[in-house]
Amino acid sequence: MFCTPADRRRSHHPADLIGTDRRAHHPDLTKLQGWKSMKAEADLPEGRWDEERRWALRMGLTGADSIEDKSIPTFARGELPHFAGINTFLKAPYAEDVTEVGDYDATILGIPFDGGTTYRPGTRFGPQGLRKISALYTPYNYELGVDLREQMTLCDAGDVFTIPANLEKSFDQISRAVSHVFSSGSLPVMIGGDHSIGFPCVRGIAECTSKKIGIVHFDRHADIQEKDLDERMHTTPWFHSTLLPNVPAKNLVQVGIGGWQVPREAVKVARDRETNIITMGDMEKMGIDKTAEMALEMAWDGVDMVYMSFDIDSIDCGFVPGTGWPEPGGFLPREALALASKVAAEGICGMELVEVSPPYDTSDITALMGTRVIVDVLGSLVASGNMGKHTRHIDKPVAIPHGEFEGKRWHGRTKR
Ligand SMILES: [Mn+2]
Repeated sequence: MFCTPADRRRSHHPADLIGTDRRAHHPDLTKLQGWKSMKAEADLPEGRWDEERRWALRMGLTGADSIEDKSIPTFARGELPHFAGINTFLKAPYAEDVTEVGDYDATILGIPFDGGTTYRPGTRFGPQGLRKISALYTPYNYELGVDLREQMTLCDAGDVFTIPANLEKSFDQISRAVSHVFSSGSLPVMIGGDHSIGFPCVRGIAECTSKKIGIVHFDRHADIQEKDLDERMHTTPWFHSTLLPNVPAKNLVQVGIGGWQVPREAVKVARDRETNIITMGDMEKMGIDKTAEMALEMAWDGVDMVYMSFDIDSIDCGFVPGTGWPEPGGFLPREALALASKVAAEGICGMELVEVSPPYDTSDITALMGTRVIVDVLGSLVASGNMGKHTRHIDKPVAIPHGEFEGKRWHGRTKR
């Protein structure tokens, strides 16, 4: 027997512990995050949630008389219900006019492109897949004590117009779109798409600044050879990114690399350019905190900002079947989420989430994992107070002209 029958009460509530000399095998409840988070929620604002519900009644009309909750509209608008509505990412406002993205702290930008794929295609449906399953999330995270709707602003700018059969034209379109979002001051959050988009995404940011950019790259694959199958495929983004004048290769940190899908020619380039590779085994030995600390030290060494590239296949393929090049032995989801959050906590100048291929997915599990990485990164930026840190480095903003048009699309009834 470890304790007397009187001690076998289940309560760990602090009020029940006062005046007892009971042996404590566990910390009292107040030491746990579970308790602290419950208390912390009371301090979060709720104004924007109230506002969204009033907006929903204005947009979607008041509900039927029989419905007791008078915040429920007739037409579904905003967050609820999670199974209904037109899905932007996290049901964020759709910035149909992309000149408005500068009004938001962060912008989701879909990049439906799988022309750089060398094995399984399908990532052109990645943005749609992520948006669809992102609808199940609320903007609140219990442990972080963060409510994205209350503490930041987010929009979804829809997708880049990519050209399915042409890598280089697509790259030009992608860089142009990313440079527009970055120049506006909004944090660009790209959802791919295969990993070939890494190069044009970084190029889009790099051309808007004279400052230097480091990269933290989560992947099982090194993705740093010059060409694959004679083109700049999804195995090549870091070769070309680190040739950009303000993206030093020594600030590229590649975390999770390993297994049987790392081409030797990529390893040669990584060695020549002195990039930094941390394997799964390294992470297991050092632990998550130390790994994140080391990655941050190397990525931030002498640069002004850091870009995050997250390949969903860095997570063990048992958790993410819907991806282009599945490889066993990757991160556990908890490890990946913790690492991405810790890297984001120092501030990022943009991120991409790539290689989610819905046609190979099961129960949306891979798309859900990708969504989770993005919301955890946003939550971490909010919690650390580093959302928007990148804006001070935009010293060469681009201005992309829009076409001329008066009036409204599909406006007015057809004459009969
Ligand atoms: Mn990969």
